[in-house]
Order: sequence, then structure tokens, then C-alpha cells
Amino acid sequence: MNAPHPAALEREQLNRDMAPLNLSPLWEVLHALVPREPATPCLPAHWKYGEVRPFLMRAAEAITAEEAVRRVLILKNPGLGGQAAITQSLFAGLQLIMPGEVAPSHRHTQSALRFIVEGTGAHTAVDGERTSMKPGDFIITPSWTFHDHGSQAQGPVIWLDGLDIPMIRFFDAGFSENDVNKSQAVTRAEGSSMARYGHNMAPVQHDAPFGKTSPIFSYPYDRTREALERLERDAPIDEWDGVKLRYVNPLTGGAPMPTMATFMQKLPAGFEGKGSRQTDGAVYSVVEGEGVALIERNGQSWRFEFGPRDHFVIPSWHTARFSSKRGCVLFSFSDRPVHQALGIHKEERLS
Ligand code: 1HN
Repeated sequence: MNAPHPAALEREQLNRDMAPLNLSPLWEVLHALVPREPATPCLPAHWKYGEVRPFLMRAAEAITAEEAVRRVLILKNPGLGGQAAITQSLFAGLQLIMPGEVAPSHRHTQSALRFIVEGTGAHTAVDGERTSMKPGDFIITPSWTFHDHGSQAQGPVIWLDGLDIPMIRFFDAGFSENDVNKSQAVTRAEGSSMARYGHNMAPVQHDAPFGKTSPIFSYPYDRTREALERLERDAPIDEWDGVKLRYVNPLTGGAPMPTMATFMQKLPAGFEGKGSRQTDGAVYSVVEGEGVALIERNGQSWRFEFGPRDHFVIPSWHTARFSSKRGCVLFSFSDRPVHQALGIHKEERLS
């Protein structure tokens, strides 16, 4: 065996000697710090609704919504070592509220979105306005607004929670507090925000009531679906995305929340999509229909055969290809607005 190169010995000694001073050499980690392309530890993952729902129902036996504060099962990315995160920047969970229950009012700087998955008749309240929940509705809880949930439904109501928790943690910028009241007083009629901002008009005298967040509180599914259906009939179908629309903040034209973009897409029956990848990892909630997501990264591949109310995650820079024999509707969200604000968003569409 050759003796170690003198330079190697000297470098090892250098590393040992400076370590107590919290110093270490960049040259040993440079490639990992600035990878040639995104090298996320996140893995694609798929939660089948039929497998998840029984655990939500067991959670309802185990704990009340009030005791839990939020009765949520976290969708954990299996590549993130047990962190409460579905991507490096995003949290996702499925929340259950039973008839008569209340999830008490609180607020936090983390922004939240709700995407209703099952059941009708629960409500959420933000800033004195309530909105009722129906499957497919997309509802916003802006940063630092008090919010509580309640239910007068006949049965369970379940929704997807999407929050920017890991991103706010990354910046160490999170605050939270409980409200003095369990449920907040209703001070504005249901539908006020929709009347003011949801008809391609805006109040003449207004400021943005929630700062950088959309003033629309709930984007109802019937309107979203109607738009997608018309476009499927009357407009060209995108070869990668089918018919895909993004939700907007009507005051800016940008994403509804500063940290999260949301999308709804319809894949026509018989759709065989081309592959694409983007830097923003995305979480999907299947609204209607069935299909297949084929995901590839560095020679590894995943095949998710999804059905209604399933959830799955496509991490950053993984190539995804959708197909659907009978057609389907998919909701998704990602941290794209942050990529765009930083000028680092990248998308590649394969031919
Ligand atoms: C939260 O406040 C809600 O308000 C849902 O429904 C999920 C996950 C972590 C921290 C706070 C909600 C949450 C959450």
C-alpha cells in the first residue's frame, strides 16, 4: 500500500485543527452545495383514499377536533426523514371534522389553503366571514388571519390542508396565537368576498384586505369546472397539461397566495400526455375520474394509478407524464410564486 499523499495528511490535519473554531473546507462540499441540477431528497409518493380514509375515521374515535385543535393526518414525504413536510417547502395533510365539532379559532403567519375532498355542510370562518365547504372548492386562509372551522353536516367532512409551514420555518419567521373565542363572531354575510371580488369587478374604494393574498375567500368548484369543460370543448388541448388553469388573485393577476400557486386541470378521455418537469414540486388532489401519473428521475420510475380523492406528490425536477382513459380532474398546488419571485423558476417540456 502506498503511504497517503502528504497533502492529504496535511488537509486532514487542517480540518481537525479548525473544526473547534466552527470552520470547515468548502472544497469538500462544493458540488453538493451547488448541484448541476436540482437534487431533491423528496420522493414521489401516492396516498390512495381508500387506504387513508379508515385512519381518518379511527382518528375521529381517538380524539375530538377541539382536543386536537386540528384533526389532521400529515402526508409525509418518505424521503424527508420523518419531517412534517410533503416537499422541502410545503406541508400537506388531510383534515376531518365531524358533525357538531369546532376546530378553535387561531392565527399564524403561515398561509393555508383548503381543498375540499369529501362531504358538504362544514364551514370555515376567516376575519368574520364564513364560507361553506363543498367538494372541489378551494378556500384560502391568509397569513395572520383568525380562522376556525365548524360543521353542521350530516357526516364527516374532509379536506386537504396545504400550508407553507416548512418555508416559514426555513426563514424562522413564524408566529401564532390563539383567539379568545372558540369560534369567531360572524360580521359579514357569506358570499361578501365573492360579490366584491369574484365577478371580474372590484370595489371602487378598496385596499387589498389581505395584503398580498387574494381577497377571494372561496373559489367554488362549479365555476372552475364549467370553465374547464368549456375549454375542453372549444379550445386546443395542451399536449402536456390537457386543459389547465391557474387560480388568480383578481387584484394582481398573480397567484392567490404569496407562497403558493394553485391549479385545476382536466384531462380529456383518452389523453396521453407528454412529459414535463419543473423546479416547483407539486401536490395533487384527484377530484374526479381516474388516470396514471408516470414519474421519472435519473433512471428511476414510479407509476401512480390514481382515482377520486387520491393524493400524490411530484417532487422538483421529476419528469411527469399523465394519461387518462376516461378523463379526470386534478387540483394541484406548489410553491411556484416563490420561484418566480426569485427568478429561478424553470420548466422543461419534452417533445
Ligand atoms: C392549521 O392551523 C390548520 O387551520 C390545518 O385548519 C393544518 C397544520 C399545521 C399547523 C397549523 C387549520 C395545520 C395548521
